[in-house]
Amino acid sequence: MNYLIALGIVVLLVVIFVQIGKITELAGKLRGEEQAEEDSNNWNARFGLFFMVVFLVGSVWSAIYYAPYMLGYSVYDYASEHAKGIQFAFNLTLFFTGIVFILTQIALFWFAYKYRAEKGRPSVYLAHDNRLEIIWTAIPAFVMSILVVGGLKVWNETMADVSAEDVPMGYYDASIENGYIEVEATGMQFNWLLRHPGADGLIGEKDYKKITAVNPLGQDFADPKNIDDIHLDELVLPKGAKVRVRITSRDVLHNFDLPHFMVKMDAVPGMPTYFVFTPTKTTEEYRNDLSTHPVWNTPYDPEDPEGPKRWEAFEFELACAELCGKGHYSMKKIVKIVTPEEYNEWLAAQEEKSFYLNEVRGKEGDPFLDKKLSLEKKLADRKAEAEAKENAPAPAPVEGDSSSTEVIVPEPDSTTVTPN
Ligand SMILES: [Cu+2]
Repeated sequence: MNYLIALGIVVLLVVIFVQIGKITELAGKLRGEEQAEEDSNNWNARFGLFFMVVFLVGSVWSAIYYAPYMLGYSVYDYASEHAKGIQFAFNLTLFFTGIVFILTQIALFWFAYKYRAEKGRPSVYLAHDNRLEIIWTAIPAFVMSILVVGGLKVWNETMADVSAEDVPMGYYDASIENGYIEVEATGMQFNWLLRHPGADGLIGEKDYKKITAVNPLGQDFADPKNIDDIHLDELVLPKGAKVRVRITSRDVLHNFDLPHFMVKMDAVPGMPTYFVFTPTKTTEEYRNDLSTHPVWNTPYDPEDPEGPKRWEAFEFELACAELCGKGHYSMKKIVKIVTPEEYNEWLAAQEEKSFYLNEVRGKEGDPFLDKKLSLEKKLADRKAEAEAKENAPAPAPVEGDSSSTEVIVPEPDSTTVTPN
């Protein structure tokens, strides 16, 4: 039935167009062909100008309207250090191409209007003009040089790796000037396997040949660096720390994408890639920024107007930005940026979740079966201390109590007091 109706509509449209054509032809004969053509030219030229104005005003209006939803142009901003450089390079390109865009659009429609066909006006025959050639070669060459040189500088800064003198950290210690935290992200169909190096800050060796159902990354457990490595459900990182992500893939191409941090890198099977970045805002701070804008104060779920606001429900996210298969869309993980203190507390609570301790320790194939491990001792001491505290006749809670001596809590440096 629907097909019949559609067919009927098409037939009727064809009839209408044929009739319009006949009428135009008749009108042309009545008024004379030339007059009709001139009318049509005038009408088209004026409509072109009108279209140009609507189009340019619409472009500007839509940019202003969507600014609060676009990263980097309003309250919805980037949250990493290197993003500033990329954003500047991008805006510089947008500035120059924007000028060219507006000028060429105006010239295009203005010329179509001004030089439309008119009786008795021949067109100018211009074969060559040296001055014009020089102008439209020199200006783009100059502008492109600025963009390319500036872009290369930003590229080199963004893609810089950590150096051999830099110190890998597990817990965040602000006193280590060239410290960095390295985490690993392995893409697979369809998930991100995230690995934290544990307290030692060192990611253990792995080999794809060792991948089994119980060892999804193929970790080599004979490597002591693997003992404290932790598998994560969400990425937790401290604000202000240099973070290096080691990016790999287990099967096909994936892409490690942290849109709010301008971090985006292919995950290639057999070829580790990396990205180094420094988060500049905690999730909490970012939410507070968003809360100042009206569009982020609307309900997160339109069906539930009493529920959390959009800014309250905001989370940074890790996505896969490579179309990697059927379940591509489900490769989403939450990224939490916290204060260094919160991060160190979080890591202390994660230590007992070491993948090796939970999945390999004491089982067949455990390379350290008859050995004592410092991590086990550390966790046992911590537990004993907590139990002793619980059994003791409740002493007054001491503020800033450091029951686990392993935790490095960065202390504010008195020499770097920022003036208000
Ligand atoms: Cu993917």
